[in-house]
Amino acid sequence: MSYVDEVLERVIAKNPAEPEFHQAVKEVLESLRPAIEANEETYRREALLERLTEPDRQFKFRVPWVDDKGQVQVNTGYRVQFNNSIGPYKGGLRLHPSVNLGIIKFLGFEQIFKNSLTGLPIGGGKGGSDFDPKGKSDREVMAFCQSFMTELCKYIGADTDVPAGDIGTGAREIGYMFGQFKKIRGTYEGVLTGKGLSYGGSLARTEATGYGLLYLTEEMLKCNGHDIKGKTVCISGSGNVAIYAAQKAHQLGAKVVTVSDSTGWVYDPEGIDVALLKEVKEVKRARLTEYAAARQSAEYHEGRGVWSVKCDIALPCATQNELFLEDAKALVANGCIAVAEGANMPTTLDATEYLQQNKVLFAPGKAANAGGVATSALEMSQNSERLSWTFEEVDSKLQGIMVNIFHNLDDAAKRYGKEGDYVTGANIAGFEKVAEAMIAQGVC
Ligand code: NDP
Ligand code: 2IT
Repeated sequence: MSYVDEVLERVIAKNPAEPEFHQAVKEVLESLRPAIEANEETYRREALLERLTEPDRQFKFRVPWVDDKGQVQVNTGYRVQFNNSIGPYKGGLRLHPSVNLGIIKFLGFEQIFKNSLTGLPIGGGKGGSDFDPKGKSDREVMAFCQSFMTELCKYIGADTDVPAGDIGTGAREIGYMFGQFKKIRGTYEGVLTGKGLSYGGSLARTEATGYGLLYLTEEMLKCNGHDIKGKTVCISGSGNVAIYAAQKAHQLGAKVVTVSDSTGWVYDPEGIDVALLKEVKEVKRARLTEYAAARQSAEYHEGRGVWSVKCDIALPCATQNELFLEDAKALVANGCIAVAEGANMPTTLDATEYLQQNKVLFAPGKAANAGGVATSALEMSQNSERLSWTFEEVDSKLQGIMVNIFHNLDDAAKRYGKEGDYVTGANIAGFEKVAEAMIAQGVC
């Protein structure tokens, strides 16, 4: 049996009931085959893949807090420190009722390669909780965040592990967590990114994932003879990534006609009104029905359906496994030329294969959404030098990083005779640096 197959089998046997983790490992290892086979003897002797697929350590802890009625609630907190061979663990905190260890492990595993692709010195980690911030008062969210950080603060630090936002964790949650870290540990350090601008946050971090997604998409299109200007774009999700992806798409001359949330989706043929979307989602924290009610050109539909709308470019920006084979078929039938993942692993493996077989340009999340964590690393740099850079400075660095990522994965794909296969390119380019660092640092 090949080394890759052996390790895949071992990962599935050792980590039962973690389907998302299996899916992420399978996607990465399958596409690493050519790079692994070229060095099989060394990698086997080093047990490189066994080490890479086993987190350095994982924490699971109780998070008790008191709700507004005086009732004690109990959630489960997680932090998985996956791999720090190229820098301190870095990755977001997801707050969503679906969170479990397997989901955090898939995200942490992906983060290793994504962070490597940024070219910046950051390792891979992820955390979160099954707490649902939706419908909670600010005081309840604060109570949860303080309790969560009371435990988490034992394991993190500016040079050790630096968490950030993800689904359900935005500026409000990061603020409460930062306050509690400071109170317990007594140090003022860049232990979290995505902080508010008044206490060490970076300009352009809020926009970075969505903007970065569009910078990479624009470059991918350009290198394949297309212009983003005038293209119709379907976006799923309506959170941080989706909002700023829509904003940048419009700035680049494309038209975004859909957004969605977990209950339904909006079709707005006139183009999504980003200011209204921000008001509904960022200020009121309301449902998309409010967007549709305030905008005459918009239709609201219950359930799923974004990928049935005719578009040139599809940007899944909500969550994992939200673009299935039947959606890929609909996109191809409607003439879609590019899919770039704003979310982590939004496209199922069979849908990805179908899109690639049908010559749709496909940018995987670990490359396409790396602008968020890259800008987090820029926030860490600013915190270390106790300075803050202008919006333009950060944004232009972000743009350079995304263009560079695209060329690195394009080159890696070509080197292995897989021209245009950006999934393989991203995995190999991300893997090479981590593998080299792991081997150089000996058995640890
Ligand atoms: P937000 O919480 O800001 O927004 C998430 C959006 O996705 C909401 O519209 C939400 O709808 C929808 N959504 C979440 N879960 C589901 C679900 N199970 N089914 C359907 N819709 C769902 O999160 P972000 O925008 O920050 O994150 C979106 C994706 O991007 C995630 O995959 C995240 O890991 C990834 N990402 C985020 C980065 C960042 O910097 N924030 C960086 C890189 C990747 P509703 O409000 O109804 O729940
Ligand atoms: O998935 C991701 O890359 C993020 N949620 C951002 C992580 C970070 O540390 O900024």
